[in-house]
Amino acid sequence: MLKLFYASQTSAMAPHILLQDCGLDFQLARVNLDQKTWANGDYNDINPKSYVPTLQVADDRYFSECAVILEYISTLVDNRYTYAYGTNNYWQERTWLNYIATELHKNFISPFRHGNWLPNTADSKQLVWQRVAPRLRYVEQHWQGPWLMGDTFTAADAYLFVMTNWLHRLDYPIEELPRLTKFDARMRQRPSVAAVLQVEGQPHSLTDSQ
Ligand SMILES: N[C@@H](CCC(=O)N[C@@H](CS)C(=O)NCC(=O)O)C(=O)O
Repeated sequence: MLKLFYASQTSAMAPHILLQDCGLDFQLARVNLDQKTWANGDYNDINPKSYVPTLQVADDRYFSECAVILEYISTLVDNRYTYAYGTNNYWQERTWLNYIATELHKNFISPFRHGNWLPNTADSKQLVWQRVAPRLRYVEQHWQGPWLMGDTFTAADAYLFVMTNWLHRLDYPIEELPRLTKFDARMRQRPSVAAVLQVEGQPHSLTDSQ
């Protein structure tokens, strides 16, 4: 059975949403990102990159990198969250997934933190906002609606919701981005997303543990 290694309200929430949304059987394994442990011991034995998400797909087969995991999950359900390989929409979605991973996700991570974490001081929050705000404005300007790519809910929406959720967690002015604000609200109404937020519970701490 598929097993998703996750920490609450991190990027692992995106594959968690797709797994919940598509109705496949899966298990969750919660990771302590401070200690790099999980219920059975050292998390680095699962993923030597030391971060989540990791998706275990067989006894000895693990996938990492959020965008890749999202695409993989979609292939298990007739590409429900992606488009036929090679089509214009396929490449457009690949472009969005790469943009979210490299321009948004990584820019939310403060260079001043121990490990790989969201910012937690006024200075680092300001710096991160300077980086992510123009990149989020790009998304806002190229929004098709009601979802990022138009009428179809895709893997890119699940990944983008991680970012809009972080805007709330970091008290950033999401209202400056009206389309993303509506998107965030629409996502929270989707039953799979509501279920995931409830199961994951409180986000992992923004406080340094050392
Ligand atoms: N390149 C990875 C980055 C994953 C990542 O940054 N995960 C964060 C949570 S959002 C994490 O686990 N950080 C803990 C650490 O790196 O120590 C991906 O795209 O999946």
